[in-house]
Formats: sequence, C-alpha cells, structure tokens
Amino acid sequence: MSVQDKAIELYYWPTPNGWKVTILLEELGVPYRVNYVNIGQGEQFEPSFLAISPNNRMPAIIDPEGPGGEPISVFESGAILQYLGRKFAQFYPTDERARVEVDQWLFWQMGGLGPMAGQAHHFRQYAPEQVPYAIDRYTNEVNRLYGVMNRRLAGRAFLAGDYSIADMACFGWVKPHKNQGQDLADFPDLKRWFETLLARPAVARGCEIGIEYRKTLGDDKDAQKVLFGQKAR
Ligand SMILES: N[C@@H](CCC(=O)N[C@@H](CS)C(=O)NCC(=O)O)C(=O)O
Repeated sequence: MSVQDKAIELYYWPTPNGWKVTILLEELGVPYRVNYVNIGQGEQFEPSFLAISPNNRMPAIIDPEGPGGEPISVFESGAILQYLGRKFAQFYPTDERARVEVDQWLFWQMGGLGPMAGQAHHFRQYAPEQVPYAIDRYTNEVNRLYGVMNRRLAGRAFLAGDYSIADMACFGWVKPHKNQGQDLADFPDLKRWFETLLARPAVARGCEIGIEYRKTLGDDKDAQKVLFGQKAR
C-alpha cells in the first residue's frame, strides 16, 4: 500500500473550524488529502458528505486506517482533534490529569469561544441590517472570553501544559480577532501566545490551505445566501 493510500481524507473549507484540523495535520506531518467542501455553494448538503457529517458542517475526516485497521469517519472538529491526538499520541497527553486540562480548554473553545466569536462575525460582518444589541452582546462576550484566556496564559506558555490541541482549537478563532471587534493590545498574555503560534511554520501552512483557491471563486454575497437562514429540511 502506498503512503497516499493511507492518507487521511480531510473535508475542509478555510475557516476557523477547518484550520484547527489542518494545523494539527501539518504539526503531525502525516499524509492527508484535502477535499474542499465549498460551503458557499452548498456542497455541505450533498448526500455523500451528509453520510459522514450529518450536521452539514465541515470539517470532517475519513481515516482509512481507523481502529482495527478499518476506515472510520469523524465529524465535529473537537472530536477530530481528540481522535488524531490519540491516534498519533501527540499534542494530547495520555496522563489523565494532563488530558483533563486539555479537554477543559478544548471544550471551552467548542462551547464558548467558537460559537460566540461566530455570532460576533455574523452580526458585525454579515447580518443584512445592523442590530446594535446583538453586536454589543457578542462583541462583549468575546471580549470576556479573551479576558479568560489572557488570565489563563499569564505566566504560562500554553493553555493546558505543553502545546496541545487546545491551543490549536483556540488559535483559529483568535486569528480573525479584528472581525470580532477585539484589540490584542488589551490582552498582552493572549497576544504573546497568539504570536508564538503564528510563528510556527505548521500553523502558518495550516491556515494557508485553500485560501488561494477560495479567492478564485464567486462573491461572498452568494455564499451568504446559502449559509444563512437554514432550517430543518
Ligand atoms: N461544531 C462544529 C462547527 C462547524 C461549523 O460551524 N462549520 C461551518 C464553517 S466554520 C460550516 O461548515 N458551515 C456550513 C453551513 O453552515 O451550512 C465543529 O466544530 O466542527
């Protein structure tokens, strides 16, 4: 079997949730193949994608060499990070106390920073009308969450022990901080952490994947029609 046959299939679009996984795969240096899921053109609703990601969200992966040597698919970026961290025994400690530390900050990102920053992006950049209450609500909540990270990072290099999947998960959401109305100068320890990660070649590579490709495609306005206003169907 060639190396390519063992490649992890990544279903991806260049966004904060996608970057978490490209950053980890680049850090691990394992073979993977990018399958673009153009969420602005509705590719996340294709039956073949829904079969592995029933929430019609990317990222998702298929690992041809899953448990027992059989293929496995995984959706939800946090679950993907944990799966790959366990499989390759890197960036996700095996010691239970250390792992609980990582899990706390990973879940904090999944349940807090990501959704709140996503809403801040929505109301600040994409909503068809200005809704001052919503803009303030999500901008302030992201500001509070940045404060939590800043306090956590005082006197420590990373969020949970050594550099881990928790840092990778949060990084993608701090990267577009300006679109969330945040100034990293207000959060010196967070800024130091952010700059440390930004300087890592694997992080830079992970965040570049798909950027040029996306630029060759249509207008963001068309994408918004696909993305916003979804209901159960
Ligand atoms: N909790 C999910 C969220 C994933 C998510 O929201 N992905 C967005 C892009 S960042 C998406 O695929 N959107 C497609 C859609 O809204 O239909 C995860 O972390 O994997």
